Amino acid sequence: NPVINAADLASFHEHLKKSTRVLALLGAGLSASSGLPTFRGAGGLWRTHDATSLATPEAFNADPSLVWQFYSYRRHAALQAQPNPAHYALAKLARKMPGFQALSQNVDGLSQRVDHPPEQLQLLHGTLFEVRCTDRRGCGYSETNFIDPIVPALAIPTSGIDPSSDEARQARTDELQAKRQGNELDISNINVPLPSVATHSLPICPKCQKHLLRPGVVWFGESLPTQVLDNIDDFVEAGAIDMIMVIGTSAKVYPAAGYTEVARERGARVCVVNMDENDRPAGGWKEGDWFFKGDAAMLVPMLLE
Ligand code: BJW
Repeated sequence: NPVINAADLASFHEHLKKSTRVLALLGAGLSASSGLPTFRGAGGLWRTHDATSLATPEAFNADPSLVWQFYSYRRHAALQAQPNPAHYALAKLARKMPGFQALSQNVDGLSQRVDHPPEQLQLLHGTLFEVRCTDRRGCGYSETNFIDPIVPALAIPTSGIDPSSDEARQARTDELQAKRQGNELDISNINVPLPSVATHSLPICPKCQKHLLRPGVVWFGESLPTQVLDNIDDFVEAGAIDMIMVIGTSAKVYPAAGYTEVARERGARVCVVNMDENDRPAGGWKEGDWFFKGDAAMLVPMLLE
């Protein structure tokens, strides 16, 4: 259950009421109660792999089949998931407050599905549903793609059990339960070995018909989209910022985590919503910050009501 101090809630509401320019830095914890796993901590394993170790260009170059299977699972899970009340509350705030910008590190597409105005949603780490050609020398192809699985060879491996059997029903119940507790992905299939998918069966660029496609996400060591960075710079330079809300992120990945300090320099007060009090904003706590401990899906609607 969330821990809410009534005085903190009142002072937060009072400050929000006076605010016209607000940022929200969003992380995987926002979508946790929609059943999508986080990167670090209990949810950060896909099968036996650390999720962050797969989110690199080196991992993709070394084993595109493994990395595509990871992303195929992520696309499938995100399409199955439903946005939660926090996604709706943030979209509602955006519609009400033109000076609100959400800086989302999430690639799951859940904010887009609740009609968060796109010009008030900066996708720092891209999206699972944009794919592009890996050719560095200028094919330049990219597309929006929601096809699940993106190619037949990337269908999620299943146990082959009859889906209407008691055994299958139990497996689905266990999987749901495990996801709610933030455990590993793909529980019911964890014992089903990953097939080896030949490179020529992975998604190939339809334009050059030569190079592989890759997920349109930002991996470690890659630059964030220039347009997104420019949009945020423009917002920051346009004037004082009343507040930054830091929601469901461990704030360990840069440059995203650095926006808390950027906002502070523009006068912003900081409000953190997180299950874990040890996940402090980058730069640490300061006088006047708020910390609300608990599930973002429950707390964010209360804060923004
Ligand atoms: C709940 C909850 C519930 C749970 N309710 N809360 C400066 C200093 C040091 C290093 C660097 C630096 N600048 C750049 C770097 C290098 C690197 C970096 O930051 N490394 C650090 C790890 C040290 N950054 C980069 O490489 C970036 N590129 C870049 O800077 O380019 C220029 C450059 C290049 C080379 C050198 C220098 C400069 C790119 C970063 C890309 C990150 N990509 C990923 C994968 C995206 C694709 C995919 O999804 O697969 O983005 S990694 C992963 O981490 C993903 C996430 O968006 C990101 C952040 O994770 P997030 O969202 O915070 O999740 P978790 O799991 O960490 O936390 C969840 C939180 O929720 C926890 O706090 C829970 O407690 C909480 N929670 N349930 C509320 N129900």
